[in-house]
Amino acid sequence: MTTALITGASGQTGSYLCELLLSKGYTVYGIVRRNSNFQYEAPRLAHIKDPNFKLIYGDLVDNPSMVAAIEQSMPDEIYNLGSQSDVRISFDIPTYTSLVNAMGAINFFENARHICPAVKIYQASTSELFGNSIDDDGFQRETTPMIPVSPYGASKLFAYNQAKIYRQSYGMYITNGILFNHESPRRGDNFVTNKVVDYATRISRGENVKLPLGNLAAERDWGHAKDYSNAIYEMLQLNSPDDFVVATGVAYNVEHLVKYVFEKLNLIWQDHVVIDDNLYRPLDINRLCGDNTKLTKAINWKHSYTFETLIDEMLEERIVC
Ligand code: F7E
Repeated sequence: MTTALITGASGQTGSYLCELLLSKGYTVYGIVRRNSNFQYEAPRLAHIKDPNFKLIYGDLVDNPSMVAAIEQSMPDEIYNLGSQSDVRISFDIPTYTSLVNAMGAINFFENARHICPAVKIYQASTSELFGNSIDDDGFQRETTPMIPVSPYGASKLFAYNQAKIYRQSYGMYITNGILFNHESPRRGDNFVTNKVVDYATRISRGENVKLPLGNLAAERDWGHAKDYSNAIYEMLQLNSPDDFVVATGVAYNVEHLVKYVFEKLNLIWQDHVVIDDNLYRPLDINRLCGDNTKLTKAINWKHSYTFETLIDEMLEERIVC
């Protein structure tokens, strides 16, 4: 029986990954952070009743708890998905963001090197590594220069580089998945897709609120977190570690997203949106659109959701609620 240890298990992608690995017969240890309100600790995992699923309290900034989690689980595979993942908030809490995303990752690699050096590690890297670098054809790929423009992106670039260094120096199996934006009904309301869906459905029910937004011109390549958790799993089944972009190759701007959601609910978006300067970032990325050619040559992976079916599912979930 294969054993996996997952940081960030209670997050959007972590929760899909837990379900996937359990369905494949894995024993899964998920690390969750303590929350003063118990019901907020792991709501995305509450439905999982599998006896092979075990939760461990821990925190990436509390290294003894990470060592204990590795020693308790002795995993075959580690998925490091835990992070302070909000790009805008990373400008408010850059030190904490770096402690979790950068120091947390290197602690994990170092712990694994000493305790279970043969383990396969997946490091959650991100399209934020690229910043505003873009190839002439309008895409980012593994070879595109990485010049982040946020504390979040910089902290993730540190971890990305350390993953490569540990791979090259010690022969450890560490794969970087460079994931572009991935969404689902489980996405936090702080991210723009679910924020727009949340406000629009409330407005369609007659609630008297305005949707405050920042930069409507930013273009993002939005995929489904369930598709991306399949890619994460498949990447780690390869014989040797590598770095892979995971993306759909189709990008829209935030205005297109807003228009799509409001039109689905027979609403005119301009009547309900207000621009709030506070929601602009000190620096933002203009366009993220990934070329997944390297990935699709290496593994048998295709994204099953389009932008439209992704947003439709998110809307459906809110309307049912
Ligand atoms: O912003 C613009 C905002 O916060 C998307 C994380 O998972 O993906 C995510 O990062 C765009 C940005 O995601 C609002 O300025 C406008 O240009 O949904 P987001 P993100 O920053 O792209 C990457 C790949 C990660 O790795 C991250 O962890 O939308 N935008 N108005 C807004 N964004 C938000 N959140 N809220 C607004 O009101």
